[in-house]
Amino acid sequence: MIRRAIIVLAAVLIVSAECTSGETITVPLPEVVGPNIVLWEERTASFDLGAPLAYVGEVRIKLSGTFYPGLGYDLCNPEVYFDLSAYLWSYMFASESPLCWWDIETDYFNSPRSFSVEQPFRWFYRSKCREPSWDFLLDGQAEVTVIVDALIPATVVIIEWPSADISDAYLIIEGALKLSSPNGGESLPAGSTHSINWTDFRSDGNCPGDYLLDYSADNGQNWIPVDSNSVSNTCSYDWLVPSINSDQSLIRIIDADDPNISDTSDAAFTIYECTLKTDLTGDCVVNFLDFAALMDEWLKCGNPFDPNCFQ
Ligand SMILES: [Ca+2]
Ligand SMILES: [Ca+2]
Repeated sequence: MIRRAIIVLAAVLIVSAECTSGETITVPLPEVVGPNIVLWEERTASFDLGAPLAYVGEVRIKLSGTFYPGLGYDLCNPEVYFDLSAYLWSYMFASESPLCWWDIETDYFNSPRSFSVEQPFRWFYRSKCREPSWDFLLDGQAEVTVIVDALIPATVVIIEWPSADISDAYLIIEGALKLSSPNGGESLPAGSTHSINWTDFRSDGNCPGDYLLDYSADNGQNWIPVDSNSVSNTCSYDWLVPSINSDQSLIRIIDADDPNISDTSDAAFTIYECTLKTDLTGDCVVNFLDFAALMDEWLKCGNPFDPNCFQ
């Protein structure tokens, strides 16, 4: 038997966004917070982005907090579900797969369990500004509903209902293009090859368009082309990492046909030049593996034209 609690989030937020924006927008939902939110308690939340979105790419919700299993109902590990819905409530239950659906394990014997989950809507969407579907986001306004479900064995005597404290909740709205790598925090050796990866949500995650790639070594103040040509019909590019030292590096991808559609690494990453002469394995660390590589070729001669050379 599935019981449902609807936590309706009461918050009106103004978040700056432009119709042409292709960047990720993160909407905090602060009114989710509340100790011991009892299942079936209902609250609501709406927010205003301040402007319509140009495109709605992937939408994710991120929740963290603590789940309290309650007393007396836990013969087996309970399952808890979180769902996100807005005006899509009826759609969610009519569809084969819910928009967001998490299992969060809890302990036997009623130990609280903290959780942190992030899930996308299972719905890719392609739409231009002001087109009707996904109205609630394209109009810049939305209402969010979070549901806490628990599977409770019907035969168990319940002394205390399970409850939840959702301490943080965010709605994360991606634009049409989403750069996934490098997306911040990476450490890339100069001269190595790194795969730049992205998703184009206008085409179910495929990438049929033409894209321009740039990198920055100064956190976005200046941009240098990764390739002088646009890259077409692909979601990845093998990038020869330039010979620079910078911990303020970013990658940017732009739709070659619409410069308003773009995405940038969410945070800076590092490019470093390795100056160690005896790093034979290319990992910029000199250790036993390099010594082993040296010993493997000890006294070998590599000149095939030298008669005195022994292989
Ligand atoms: Ca980004
Ligand atoms: Ca090494």
